[in-house]
Amino acid sequence: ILTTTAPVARPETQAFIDQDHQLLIDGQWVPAVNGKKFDVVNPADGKVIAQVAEGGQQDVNNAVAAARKAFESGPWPAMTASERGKMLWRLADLMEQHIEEFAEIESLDNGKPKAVAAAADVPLAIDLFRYMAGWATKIEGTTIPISVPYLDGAEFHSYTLREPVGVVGQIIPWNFPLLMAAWKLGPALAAGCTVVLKVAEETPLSALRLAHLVQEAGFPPGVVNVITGFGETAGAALSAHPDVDKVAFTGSTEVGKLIVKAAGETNLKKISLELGGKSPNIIMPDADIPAAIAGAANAIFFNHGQCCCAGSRLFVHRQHFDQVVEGVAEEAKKIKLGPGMHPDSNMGPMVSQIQQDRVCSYLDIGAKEGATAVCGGKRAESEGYFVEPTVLIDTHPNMKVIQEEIFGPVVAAVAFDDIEEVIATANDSIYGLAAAVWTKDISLGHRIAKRIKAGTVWMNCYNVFDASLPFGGYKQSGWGREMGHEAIQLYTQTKAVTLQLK
Ligand code: TXE
Repeated sequence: ILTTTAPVARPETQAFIDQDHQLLIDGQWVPAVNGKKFDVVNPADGKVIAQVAEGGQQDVNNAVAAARKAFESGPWPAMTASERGKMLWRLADLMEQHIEEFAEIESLDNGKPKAVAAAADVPLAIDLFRYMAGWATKIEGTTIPISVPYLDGAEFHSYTLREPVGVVGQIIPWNFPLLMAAWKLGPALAAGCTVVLKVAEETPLSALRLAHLVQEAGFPPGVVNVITGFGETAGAALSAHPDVDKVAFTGSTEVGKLIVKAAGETNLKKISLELGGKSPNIIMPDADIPAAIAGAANAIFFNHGQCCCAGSRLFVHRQHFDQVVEGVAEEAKKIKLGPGMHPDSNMGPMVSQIQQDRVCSYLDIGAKEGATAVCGGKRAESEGYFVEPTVLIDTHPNMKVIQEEIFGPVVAAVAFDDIEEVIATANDSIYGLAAAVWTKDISLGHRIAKRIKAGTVWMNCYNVFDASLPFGGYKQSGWGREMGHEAIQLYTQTKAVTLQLK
């Protein structure tokens, strides 16, 4: 772990962090109804950096009422699509003026290196808003020629309207706090919905900063409401609320199931889910091995492995197994662990002590079940929540480290001998979020891509994201696709209108 002291945040970042953080409801910053607050911790040293309001049931009720009012009346539904698009674009422009501030907030709150947040999280969030700004004016229905057999000679004019679903509850996780807020807000606002955003309790700050810019961009009161609070209280209240038309959730598969249950027991609100993964990364015998090694390290170590699409199962053809394992372990050993604010740090801490404990308990279970750590394998000595980047071998398919999402910098490497075998084992998972294949045989790559049960397949690359590419899961990795034009489908519904002409 880097021992030299990390630089402090710039004055404007610190001034924001030091604010009294409240809830944004109906265009006003308000304390939680019960007056409660909770601590925000810097995971690099375990110290409290801020306090935020602890929103609960009553705050959620108020936010939903504000979102309902803003959806049904007032300036928002009367605005043209072009005006909505311009407002989203303005929000992106405002964010662009604060890239470094957002990167510092993200680093202090989540733990990720500031440089990574400034190069990836923040620009991707800005780009997402611009991409969705363009969609606002392109949400169209169709005209449909109909002939009704039992009404001989009658003529009709039928068309569809694509309308916003209404009041949307959005519950997001802590791994990419700003980017997840953007993935959720962008398409919902482009479509004309109103939103109650419940941010993750571990990382509330960047979404609160974003909410200030939402106001500055001119979104009318109640269009975007932001609740900081816990999952079991604020999150559960949102997913069970009878006046929420849709919930969009990113997080664990376990909580995804609770959200579906809550919708089923209340108003059958529409649900989209982006859940866990155990993504296979397959290196074929003819692959460019140095590129595949670098790609495999990036696949698991990017964002400290706290990615739903992390390449956590590495399948390597037996011919290159030792070389690849050694190569990925070398990459792991080169990674400098340190506070995200340290300019030399390549990997920060896990987001919380809970997450550090969770990852380390998987390391212990793996060791007990017979897996060997070629490098890493334990927490790093520090007051922060660091875990050493780890490569596991000697695994077998029934081990927990192969079956379950670890959500940390831990990859399990497995040797394979033939294509049918690796496709079957890659698909042997309850998840289906992402996968990758490394090969120079392009038609083979496409054949494998077709047979992998996952929402994303990368070929000779990993972790390539774009606002225009739909992202989401097969199987228990989720329902629906975020980003791309498919995201607009999540926030709109179709109305068929028929007029009798004759
Ligand atoms: O997730 P939770 P946690 C996975 C990953 C990780 C594990 C646990 O494997 O190790 O989940 O992480 C809100 N009703 N992912 O505990 O609990 C919560 O407040 C409504 C994968 O942090 O799912 C937060 O805002 N909401 C993942 C959000 O759900 C509830 C990203 C996510 O928290 C709730 C994060 C409830 N009953 C974790 N309980 C991904 N797909 O990227 C919690 N929440």
